[in-house]
Amino acid sequence: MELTRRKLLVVAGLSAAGWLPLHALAALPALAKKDKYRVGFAQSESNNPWRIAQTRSMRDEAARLGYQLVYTDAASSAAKQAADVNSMIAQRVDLIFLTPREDKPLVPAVMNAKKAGIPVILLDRDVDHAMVKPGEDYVTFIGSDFVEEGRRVAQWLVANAGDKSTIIEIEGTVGSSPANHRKKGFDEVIKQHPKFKIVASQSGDFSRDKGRQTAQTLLQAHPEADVIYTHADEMTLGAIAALEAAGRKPGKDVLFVSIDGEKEGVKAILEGKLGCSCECNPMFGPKAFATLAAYAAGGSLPGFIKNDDRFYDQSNAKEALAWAY
Ligand code: GYE
Repeated sequence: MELTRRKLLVVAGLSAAGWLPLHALAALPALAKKDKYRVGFAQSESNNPWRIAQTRSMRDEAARLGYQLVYTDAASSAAKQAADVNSMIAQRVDLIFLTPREDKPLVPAVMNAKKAGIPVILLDRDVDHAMVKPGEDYVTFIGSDFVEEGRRVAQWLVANAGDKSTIIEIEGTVGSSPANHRKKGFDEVIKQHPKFKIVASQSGDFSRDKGRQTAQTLLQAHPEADVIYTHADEMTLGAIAALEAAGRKPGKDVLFVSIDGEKEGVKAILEGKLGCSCECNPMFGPKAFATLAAYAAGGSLPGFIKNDDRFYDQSNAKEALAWAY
């Protein structure tokens, strides 16, 4: 009798001891259908145009729908971002949009939300799937295919490098999914072309100034390098400044290839300083909130919802100025 009762309660997602939710055992927390939601958006930082465009897109869409957005900015600290998520849980928001700065330190926060019965949708960066999984611990990951971005840049380089072949790679934030995957895709393609050699690969933390410093150090250590690939336009703009400070010419002495497609990157293409930039689309608002609605409607969602990226070089940079962020 007692066993049957316990079994029934577990099936209903309730614990025998005091009717506590058992979300740790259950699948994803459900999201009730409502006219208006109160939603958390835990942003990782705001120190570049990509983040600013993403936040604007999220705010605009929330405002259009008349939803309340509880916004936090972790100021480049994964520890602060985890604390921000925990405070959203304490405020009992309906759902949390999270852009995990790094792929492991935010895992406990994702689990806390699940235990508290609050669904999480990851935006733009993913977490480590060996620790938590989409469809089980969080609803889904919406973002670009970073491996593909790295591959596209490498393919452009292979086709357009001329006699250049000695590559410095400046990576994004250590332990972030875009840094890991942009490196993977690029390196994979480059390995198939023995003419090319990656002589150094080091993080510039997705920031302009760290990109500049890293480029300065690596250019001194490898004066023979004639290609610089960075994982984001901000770091590329920093690296271009480092090269110019050393009295050399971007686009001539060193060919730059990059990712993000921000407006200043597109301008650098038009000035002949940057060869190409694979866009990484930051306009998440409409897709993020449509995904929330689809989840509340009870539809089953894929674990990865892909954003499409354009690709810019001399052939189309002029038009891109009209919409680049
Ligand atoms: O490319 C970069 C930003 O996580 C995809 O983060 C995002 C990356 C983007 O800081 O510029």
